[in-house]
Amino acid sequence: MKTPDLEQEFKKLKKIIVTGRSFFLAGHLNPDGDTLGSMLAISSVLKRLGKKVYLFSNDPVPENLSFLPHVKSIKIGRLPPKKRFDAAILLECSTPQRGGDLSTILKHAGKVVNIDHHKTSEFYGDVNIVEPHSSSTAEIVYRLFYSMKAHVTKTEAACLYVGIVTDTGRFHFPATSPRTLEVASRLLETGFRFSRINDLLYATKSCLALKVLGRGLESLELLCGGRLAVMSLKTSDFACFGASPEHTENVINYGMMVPGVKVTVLFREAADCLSVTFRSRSHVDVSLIAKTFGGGGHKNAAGCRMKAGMQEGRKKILAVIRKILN
Ligand SMILES: [Mn+2]
Repeated sequence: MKTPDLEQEFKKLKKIIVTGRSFFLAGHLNPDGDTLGSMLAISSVLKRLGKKVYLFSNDPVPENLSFLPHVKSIKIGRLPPKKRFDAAILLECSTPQRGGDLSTILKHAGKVVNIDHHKTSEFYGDVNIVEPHSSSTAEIVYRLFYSMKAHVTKTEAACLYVGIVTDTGRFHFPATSPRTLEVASRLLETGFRFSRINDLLYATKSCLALKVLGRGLESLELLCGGRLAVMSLKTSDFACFGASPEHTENVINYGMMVPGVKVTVLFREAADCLSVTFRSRSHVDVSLIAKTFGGGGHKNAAGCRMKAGMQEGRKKILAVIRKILN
C-alpha cells in the first residue's frame, strides 16, 4: 500500500479534532511509557479544547508508571457503555487488535485514527499517522501539538517526555534522532521536573522486580556461539514471590549486555500463553521473527504471544533464530 502523505494525515486529524466532540482513546496491551504518555497528552489537549474523552487500556498501568499525571482517569479493561464516539484514536497499535477487543467501538466510531511508529503498522484507520522513523509515538504527538499550534502545558510535556525517554532507552537506541533531542529540549523548556521523572523511571525498582530480575539472570544462557542470549521465566518464578508480569520489565535488556550477543529472547509463561520478547543489535530484524508468530514491533525490539508451553514455544522460536544467525 502507498504510504499516505503525513502532512495530509495531520490535516485530516486536525479537522477531526476541531469538529468532533467525543473521543475514544486507547493504547496497546500491556501499556508502556510511550503508549500511556501519548494517550494522556492527547487527552489533556482534547479536554482543554472542551472535548469529551474516554481513555481505555485493556491492561493495567505498570507500577513504575503510576506517577503519570491523571493516569487514574484511564479506565482499565472497562469499555464505555456508550458505543458511539466521533473519533476513536488508537496509539501504538500496529493492528486494532493490539488494543484489545475494540471491534464494537471501531465499528461505530465516526473516524478511526491510527497514530503509530511501528513499521509493521497496518493502515487500518481513516487517518493513519504512521512514522517508523520517529523515536516514539510521543514524538509524533508533539508534532500534532505543533501542527495544531497548541502550546504544551507542563503536565503534557511530562507525559510526552516519559514516552520519548522510555522508548529511546534514555536517548540510547539508534531511533534517537536530532529531531528527538530537539523535541525533548522544547519539552524541557516548559519547566516540568524531568530529573524527578528520571529518578522514578530509572533509579527506582520494587523489591519484587529486583527478585524477578534475579531469577531472569539466573536463567540466562548463551547459544549460537555466544550470539544468542536466552532467558526464561516460569510461573513459579513469579508465584514464589507473589510477583506479576509487570515485574519483568527490562529483564530482557540484560541479555544484550553480554559482549558478542546479537539477539536476546525472553520467554515468560503467562496465564493462557507464552509471552516472547526480542531484542537485537544492528541488522538483525526481530520484528520479522515476531510477525511470523503473530506479533510485531521494531527492528531491534519486538514481541509476540504464542499458544504454546515453554518447551514447545522455545523450540519453535529458537529454530527460527538459529536459521537467521547461522
Ligand atoms: Mn512506542
